[in-house]
Amino acid sequence: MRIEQTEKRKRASGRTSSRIGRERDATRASGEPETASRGRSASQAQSEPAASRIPAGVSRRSFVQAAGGLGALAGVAGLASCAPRAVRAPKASGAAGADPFEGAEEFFAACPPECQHHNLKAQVVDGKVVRVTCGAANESRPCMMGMSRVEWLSTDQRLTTPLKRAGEKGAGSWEPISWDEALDLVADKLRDAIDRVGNAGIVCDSHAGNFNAIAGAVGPAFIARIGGATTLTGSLCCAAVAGATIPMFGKRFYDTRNTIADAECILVWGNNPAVTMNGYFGRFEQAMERGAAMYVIDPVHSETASKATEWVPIKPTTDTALALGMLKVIVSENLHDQGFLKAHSTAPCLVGADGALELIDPSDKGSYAVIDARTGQRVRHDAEGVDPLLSAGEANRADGARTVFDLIVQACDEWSPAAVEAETGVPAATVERLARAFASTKRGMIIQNMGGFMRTSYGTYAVAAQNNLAVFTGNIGAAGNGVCDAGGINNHVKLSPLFDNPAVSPDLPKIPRVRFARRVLEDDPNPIEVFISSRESPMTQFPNTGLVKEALKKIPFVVVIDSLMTSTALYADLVLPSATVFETEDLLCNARSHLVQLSQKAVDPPGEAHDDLWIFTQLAKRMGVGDDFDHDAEFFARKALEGTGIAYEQLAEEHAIDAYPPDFVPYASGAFPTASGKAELYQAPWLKKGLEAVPAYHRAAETRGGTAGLDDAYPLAAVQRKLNRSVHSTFGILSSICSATRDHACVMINSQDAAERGIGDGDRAVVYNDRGEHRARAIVTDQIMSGVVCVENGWWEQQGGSSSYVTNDAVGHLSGEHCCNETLVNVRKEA
Ligand SMILES: Nc1nc2c(c(=O)[nH]1)N[C@H]1C(S)=C(S)[C@@H](COP(=O)(O)OP(=O)(O)OC[C@H]3O[C@@H](n4cnc5c(=O)[nH]c(N)nc54)[C@H](O)[C@@H]3O)O[C@H]1N2
Ligand SMILES: Nc1nc2c(c(=O)[nH]1)N[C@H]1C(S)=C(S)[C@@H](COP(=O)(O)OP(=O)(O)OC[C@H]3O[C@@H](n4cnc5c(=O)[nH]c(N)nc54)[C@H](O)[C@@H]3O)O[C@H]1N2
Ligand code: SF4
Ligand SMILES: [Mo]
Repeated sequence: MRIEQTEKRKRASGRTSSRIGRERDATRASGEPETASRGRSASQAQSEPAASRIPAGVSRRSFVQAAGGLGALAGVAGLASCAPRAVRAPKASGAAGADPFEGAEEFFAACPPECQHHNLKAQVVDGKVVRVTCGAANESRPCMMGMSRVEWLSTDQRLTTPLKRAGEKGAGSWEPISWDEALDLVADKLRDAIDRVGNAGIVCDSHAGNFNAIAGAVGPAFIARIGGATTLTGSLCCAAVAGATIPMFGKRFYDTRNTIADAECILVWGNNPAVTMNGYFGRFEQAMERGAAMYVIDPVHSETASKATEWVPIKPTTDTALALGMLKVIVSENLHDQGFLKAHSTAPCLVGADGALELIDPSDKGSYAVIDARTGQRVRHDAEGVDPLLSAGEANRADGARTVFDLIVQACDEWSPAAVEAETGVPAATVERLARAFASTKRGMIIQNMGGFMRTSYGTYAVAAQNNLAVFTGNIGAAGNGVCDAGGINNHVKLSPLFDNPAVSPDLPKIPRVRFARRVLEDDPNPIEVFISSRESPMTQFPNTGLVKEALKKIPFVVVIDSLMTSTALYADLVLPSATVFETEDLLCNARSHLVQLSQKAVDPPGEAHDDLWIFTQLAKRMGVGDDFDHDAEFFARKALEGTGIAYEQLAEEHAIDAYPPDFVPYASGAFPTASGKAELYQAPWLKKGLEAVPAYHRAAETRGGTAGLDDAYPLAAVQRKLNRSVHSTFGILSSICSATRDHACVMINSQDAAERGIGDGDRAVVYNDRGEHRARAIVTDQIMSGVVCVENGWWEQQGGSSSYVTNDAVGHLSGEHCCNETLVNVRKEA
């Protein structure tokens, strides 16, 4: 039988019984303002009025009708109610000015995909969420996606019962089955896989779909208890910054968010904070109002570029060459901060002939050698009163000694401004101007934000070269400067482990996530019999969708746990219906946000849907390992909060606490949490990968003039961008979002490239290469470099398919980087 989208779902009205909810209700102060803005910044980033999000030519009335249904109507009301005051919320009913939902029960929850984790408030009438608006402690209002959750909670598209595949994989024929049947089936398949292939025959994966603590812990806890599985390694997102910044600076996920407004020179490097950090983009605007210059280095004239001092278009994948060129200008003009480099980095440390840093005491890994300028002797870098030579060349030494500084300068040598221009497309004069602008201030900030340049095969070097720029100019460790990673409260508040997981065999295979499909198809290193996927959408987000589809078809038993029939669920053997925000209790304290939040359950999930805690608990019981699971969410939330200094009761009362130290500056005063206490600019482990220990530029393979040799067939470089209508694939299918924005993919193409192909603005186009095709409407514009097209992240199969149909599934060289922004394509007008 084929389940129609109009399938009647069992309503779960009036069944809410959240403990947290009841507590909240009892303690709720009356008349709490809708926006409890307790953030420390005065900035209000969400400046776009909700009304302006309605597409041109669509009246608000027809938009509301198109959105349809009470839930959607309330969604629109919610959209407007969090917009700036000037925009009046259309009323669901009643007299003008009266709030139709006044007195409704209120619940609070975090918006948990890999985004900014706004706190949301749901109002519940008769057991239904009728409106989602701004919750507690937000710096800015949530975006329309957060508020569209009112539709997500009530849409007929929700999965309400386990579904077993009834026809060919991908054909969309499903048989509803009971939870008992579904769970027995999964347990049988797991046992069978373990019997025949061993635990290596199982993959249980998730990625960035939900940053909540409990949802995130249960899958791994379950797998550990059944003896482990094959794991997928390497973030699709930020493998590059993990690979560069952790060894160089000792730690990552730091952000400079609290002092952005103090910056004087901001390099927004290959990312688009006006969209992807919209929650605090006001801080960038504040900096500019105070006179800061903001440069956006991006092949696309993005939303951020349109607000910047200058757009610096750059050929994709060439960022390291630009950074090295800037460094060359800085050093040759003596603009580098020698004092900072000597005191707070390994730049003066000596590199031995064997490629390792020289040690004064071989038994002490931190005893790096430097040459003391006064004595000419080798001493420890941290010896009392030492004045290290930055360059060994200064001493004209006959022993061929080289410092890290020397090697870095050498790696920049070929990157004269003219050479940079030839490789990157950034004019030589701009390279010089950027270098001088950044080096002439101590309030220079680089925004990385897990940007697009990282998702290329040498992305780690691009991050490392940018890190070097910050260290060389002394632009790190003080307010208004630094390198802005996506940040996270989990650097300051450490949750206690929710489960005490048993160790599993270290011999179980690890597969780079970007190669998952290929490795499955090649049975490398062994056949995968069972794949359980939750909190991710491989069919839209893993590279090379065509192969992912084949892999999902090949794996004998694919289980997808999600709340909607996602692009990935379409190719499952069994789909398990999960709960979503406001249907489950959870705790959030993670990357990307400064808030610690407790999420309340406001309503029951529709039909027989259950949260991940319940699902994995039932599976664990069936596999005979359920003992540690059988607790409610409150038990786990309390356990996680142990040792954080935050009491469960306080969080239940306040919902969200901004626990980020207000004056926190990453690596303050040049103290780095590395072995040496300094920025480690030399990474010997990179030599083992056959590459340089300091960032060097290598032309990416799948680029114009690269070794892939695809220029003739596929002369256009395709980059990806994230949209304000979806977080990856999340939200993108909801009708309120589709009507407020659009329901089809677009591709930005330069006018000249479009003209050569007979493509006009608004034409249907096909972006293609040997991997596959991605259909999108053309946006013909000069706001993108010629030779580059920009496709969009997150479109569903049901909407024409993901841009990942064409993306490169190569594994990055240093950190297993995802290479989606290193992709060559061509574009044709759709016949
Ligand atoms: N609304 C919304 N917000 C989000 C997300 C979302 O999906 N939607 N996702 C969240 C997540 S997980 C992440 S990682 C962040 C990402 O945040 P961003 O990094 O800001 O997002 P992207 O859109 O991936 O990339 C931004 C830019 O990188 C450029 N780019 C691509 N390749 C290159 C290159 O080689 N060099 C240079 N210089 N530029 C390049 C693209 O043209 C694009 O404009 O956003 C987070 N916030
Ligand atoms: N082509 C292309 N590919 C990309 C990128 C790109 O820019 N372009 N960006 C990359 C980046 S930066 C990232 S971070 C990744 C993100 O890729 P993914 O992590 O795969 O993110 P989503 O597409 O948002 O998928 C999240 C899914 O989790 C589900 N979900 C949410 N909450 C829960 C829950 O509590 N339980 C369960 N079971 N499911 C839940 C959502 O409904 C959704 O279907 O994509 C990467 N891939
Ligand atoms: S989708 Fe992102 S920006 Fe929008 S409300 Fe949720 S966390 Fe905030
Ligand atoms: Mo990401």
